[in-house]
Amino acid sequence: MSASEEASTLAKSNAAAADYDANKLGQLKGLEAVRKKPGMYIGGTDERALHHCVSEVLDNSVDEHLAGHCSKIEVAIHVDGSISIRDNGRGIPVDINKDSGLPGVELVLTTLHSGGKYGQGGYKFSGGTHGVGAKCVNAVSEWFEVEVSRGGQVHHMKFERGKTIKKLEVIGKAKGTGTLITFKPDAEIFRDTTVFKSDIIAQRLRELAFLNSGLEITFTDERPSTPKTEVFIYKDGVVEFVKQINTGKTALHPVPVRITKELQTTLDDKPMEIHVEIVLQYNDTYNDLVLCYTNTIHNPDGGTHLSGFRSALTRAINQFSKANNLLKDKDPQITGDDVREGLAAVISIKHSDPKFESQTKVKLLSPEVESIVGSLAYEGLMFYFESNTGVAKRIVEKSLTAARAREAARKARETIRKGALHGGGLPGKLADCSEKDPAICELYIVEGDSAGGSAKQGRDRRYQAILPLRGKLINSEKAQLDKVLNNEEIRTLITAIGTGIGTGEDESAFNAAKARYHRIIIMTDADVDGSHIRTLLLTFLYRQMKGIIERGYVYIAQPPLYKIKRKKREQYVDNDEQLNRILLELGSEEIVLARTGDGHVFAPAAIDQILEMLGALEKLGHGITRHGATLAEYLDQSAKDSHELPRYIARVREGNKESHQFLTDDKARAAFLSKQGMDAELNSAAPGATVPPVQVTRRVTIHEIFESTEITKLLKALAKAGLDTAQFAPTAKARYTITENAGAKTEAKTELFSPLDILTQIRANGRKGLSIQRYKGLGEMNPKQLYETTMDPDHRRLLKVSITDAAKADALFTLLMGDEVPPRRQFIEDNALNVQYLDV
Ligand code: 0RA
Repeated sequence: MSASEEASTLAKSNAAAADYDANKLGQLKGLEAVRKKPGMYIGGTDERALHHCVSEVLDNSVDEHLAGHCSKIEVAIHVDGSISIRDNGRGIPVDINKDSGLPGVELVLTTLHSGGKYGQGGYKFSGGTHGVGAKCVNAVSEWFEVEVSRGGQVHHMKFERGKTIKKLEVIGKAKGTGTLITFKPDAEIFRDTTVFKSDIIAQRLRELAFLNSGLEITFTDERPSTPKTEVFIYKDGVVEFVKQINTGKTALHPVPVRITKELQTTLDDKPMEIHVEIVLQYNDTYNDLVLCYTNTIHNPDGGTHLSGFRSALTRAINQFSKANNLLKDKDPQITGDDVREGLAAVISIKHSDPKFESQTKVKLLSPEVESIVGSLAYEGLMFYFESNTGVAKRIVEKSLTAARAREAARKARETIRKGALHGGGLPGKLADCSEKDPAICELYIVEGDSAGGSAKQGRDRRYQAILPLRGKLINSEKAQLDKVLNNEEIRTLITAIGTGIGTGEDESAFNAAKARYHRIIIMTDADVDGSHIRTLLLTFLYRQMKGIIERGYVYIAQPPLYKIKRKKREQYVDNDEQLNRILLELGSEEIVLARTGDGHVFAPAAIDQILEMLGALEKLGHGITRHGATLAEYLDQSAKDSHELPRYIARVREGNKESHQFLTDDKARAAFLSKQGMDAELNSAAPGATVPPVQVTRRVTIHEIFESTEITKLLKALAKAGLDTAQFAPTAKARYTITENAGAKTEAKTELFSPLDILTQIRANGRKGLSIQRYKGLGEMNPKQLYETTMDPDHRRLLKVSITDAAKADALFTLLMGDEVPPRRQFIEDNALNVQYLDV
């Protein structure tokens, strides 16, 4: 459709207003359903569902790529917690749909089950989520904006909680085509959290880039004071994926094996298209990682593609060893577990009509896939083995070693079990409890002998047992099971817990009912080594004693991070957030906050409220300061009564001179641009990104201030609480005073020249006379302190380990454990619980 045609359909859209209203009713009802039952549409309201929303929108852009129309996707998390996804695909259609009288884009984003032309977008392969996709995200967003570049024009629409609040409108000229969607998840729906985690999103984006070779995906997290941008693009796609899995490990063969096929068949007379890509590479570790995808959706529980591949691999390796006489008589049978030791593989299939076990697509069911993948993998592997006999022999040798180690481990386990049976004695390092009923008994696994000693002295010996672990635990990821089992610390642990261990074919050796404690508590330091040890323990428990995690017996102790002391009062502080709260609490104790103009004195409750809001304001302000303006300067742009704030900031750099200008709204932005003699395309590189120089000496960039809505809300509330919001820039005359010890001899009055100073001054007050001690390790606490803070059931905070937590620890280890120490350390540091250092 040409630009003029689209313009004319836009005009018609007004004529169709009556239809539109009739339609709107049904449409609202539809999206209301999503808000009422989010579980049905987006799989819940928790953190997982929150991130699932990003995938829903992303999948549309990826489908555009799979259809051959999109080469670039840009994702950005903004300071206000909203997120945008931009692609250079065809753009969502904006012409009027005859049946509904709505523009295509509105239809796509507001009507459930809008099938037909816009329902599938004519895609051959698709995540299959798009029947619901973006419109559900729209329904659960506080606000949702779409910008479509198509037919030479930029079109814009806005929604709130699924309702259209700005109809389709042309806001500028477009160079190319594409779609930009920005939304802020609704806290009314996502009650746990609305905060996007950049590692979850980055992981998904990296995965998508691997699975779609050549697709360029840019990710920016604008929230930290120095925004972070990553670009994911992999020319060799899945091959690079497998190489990355093996990073830091020694590969058995330098080039991954790649097997692919595209085929068209029919099933029940329906034409069907299936593409298969299998890439694998062995490494010298003892664990395997096989990742399965259908239409770029991860299937963590595998399914028919995985089972087809697994049996083909076992068959091919056994066939090759037999044909080449590589097995000796006394050798054990090579099993599926054996051939997977050290295997890194990715199976990615594209299927025109896949069937999954459930809505969440964790497992592929389509039966025809098993034999297609099976025979393709078998033929491909046999061909590879025969043309690379050296590699093939190494793989067989590795599988044989695994089979022998499996035998040895079985024997080692047998001895441990017998030892336990014959009351072979509990390990000497264990300080057991006197009670015998497992239901009330607890085992503390403590890092280091010194903390172990404190724990032994401080504990309640009736029901608390202590097991100190010395030094570094053996890394169960890198060592083979028989070695792990011969490790002193691990054997002690197994005997103390009493369940035995078992995995894979040997599950029978494990019995969760025999657990000697129903609380097994990991207590490590709040530092890097501590989190390393914790992850190692979790990995071991997950692999060898899964049942006790499933039963909810495993916990993590959370020692406090700080001890603060004022006068005679001592308090333990769990984390940085709590410390900040305490500083504000202490700082606002017994102060008088007054407005100088009219002498108004704020009530204590009002002070608390104001502090909380100013804190939020300060956080949101990071984004603005990054664009060269101060927060005060921005706040001073707010409209008189509505408190509305500019939506854009334009930065102009000429030579070494720099200036900026706030632009109220889209109109002001368009006017600014036309004055500059540029079109709206200028800033469409990335949300908030720098635009290449238009003329050599003059650079203009426009940044959208997504957090404006949020800040306006805060300003309104602050004004209501009695704060003078007319000016935030410091004034010559004092605006507020804070008086400490009012009336006493020691009375001290501080003058404040901006509302923002209230926060700074009260925090500084809070620090006065306060000593803050940071606990770096458990060993820094004496037995009494350790008991009171971390072991006393009335005061401790235990984190129960869920099977997902443990699986995550395990998967991350498989992905990340290499021989290279530095990246691993970095990772652990980044992800450790509670590892955040405040300068105190
Ligand atoms: C419906 C039909 C067409 C494209 C799309 C939807 C589409 C949706 C999204 C969502 C994010 N990015 C997107 N890009 C495209 C086909 C359009 C045509 O035939 O030109």
